[in-house]
Amino acid sequence: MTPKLSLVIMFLMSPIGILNASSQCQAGEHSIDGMFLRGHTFMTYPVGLPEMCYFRCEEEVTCQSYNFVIAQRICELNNRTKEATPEDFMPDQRRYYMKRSHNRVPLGSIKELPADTCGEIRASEGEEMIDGIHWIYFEENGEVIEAYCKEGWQKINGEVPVCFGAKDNEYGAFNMTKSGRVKTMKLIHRSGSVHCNPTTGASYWGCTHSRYQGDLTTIITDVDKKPVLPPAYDLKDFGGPEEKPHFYSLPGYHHNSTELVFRTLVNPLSVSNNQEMQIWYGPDMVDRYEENNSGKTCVDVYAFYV
Ligand SMILES: *[C@@H]1O[C@H](CO)[C@@H](O)[C@H](O)[C@H]1NC(C)=O
Ligand SMILES: *[C@@H]1O[C@H](CO)[C@@H](O)[C@H](O)[C@H]1NC(C)=O
Ligand SMILES: *[C@@H]1O[C@H](CO)[C@@H](O)[C@H](O)[C@H]1NC(C)=O
Ligand SMILES: *[C@@H]1O[C@H](CO)[C@@H](O)[C@H](O)[C@H]1NC(C)=O
Ligand SMILES: [Ca+2]
Ligand SMILES: [Ca+2]
Repeated sequence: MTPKLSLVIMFLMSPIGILNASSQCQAGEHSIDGMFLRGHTFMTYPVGLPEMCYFRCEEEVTCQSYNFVIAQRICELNNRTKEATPEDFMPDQRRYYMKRSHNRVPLGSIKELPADTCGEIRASEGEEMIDGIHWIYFEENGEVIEAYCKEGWQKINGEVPVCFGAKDNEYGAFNMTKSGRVKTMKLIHRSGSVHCNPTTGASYWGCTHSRYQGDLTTIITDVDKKPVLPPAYDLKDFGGPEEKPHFYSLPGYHHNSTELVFRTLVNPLSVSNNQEMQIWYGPDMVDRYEENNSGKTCVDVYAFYV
């Protein structure tokens, strides 16, 4: 068949072909009757045929899915999928829901379609999410920034790692780069280690002295040195009037774990953009047993926003 002829045939066939396909099943997507996505409609259109919604959605780069209001024949174009915001996927017998099946841009991949958090991108795109720079809101519906996302985690420091020493209040400082609520954080080891005593071995995250029994002493605090991760109620001390809580057990993690993922907070931590946070070595934080400590651990900091 000559190229010219095949083009003519495609032109003749395509409207019917696509209309049929979109009303039944398009590339694995199908409509979900009696359901709709609430609160993410950025455009509504009255249409003649329900299939026209498919084309309206295709015309908008930010269209991720649509609701169709059956009796009134109205398309509601959404800038999210039900995977991104499952809590907004609601029953409604008057509508049906359809995910965009063709040319859908991944959430957060273009400036016109920023995500709320890296976690929302992960929810929307699942295993297909690519680690790297994504567009997200810096504050709720405010300015848009580029952030490095790794799965649902947002990297907080830039190229330069955050380093903390083991004595003389040599905490590592970093500033949050997005305001919002943080469920937990993680530290990924980049270099260095700390000693709590000249005779005991090195550790990335704690003191290898037998007294600590494998517990860890790396603590994220706010700017007032108040422990945040782990929270103060998870910290232990040795008992006695001079003692202060400064170590903890974290099941699954040990002195030289390549990353330290803190437990999810029961009450997420509200942070403002540019708020300073600190990483402390426990004994240095409470000014106990620190004179003969040495070394420094350098890390990348990641936060998981709600
Ligand atoms: C997405 O839609 C909501 C309304 O449902 C709107 O407030 C928001 O600005 C839209 N976002 C984008 C990036 O278009
Ligand atoms: C954090 O932000 C404050 C105020 O903008 C700034 O003075 C400080 O140097 C920043 N700290 C870090 C570690 O970037
Ligand atoms: C942790 O790693 C450091 C440096 O790589 C090493 O010297 C130390 O023995 C290790 N400590 C433990 C408890 O495995
Ligand atoms: C290190 O200092 C602590 C007190 O802070 C002391 O109990 C310990 O004996 C010292 N270790 C060595 C090897 O000097
Ligand atoms: Ca100190
Ligand atoms: Ca010591």
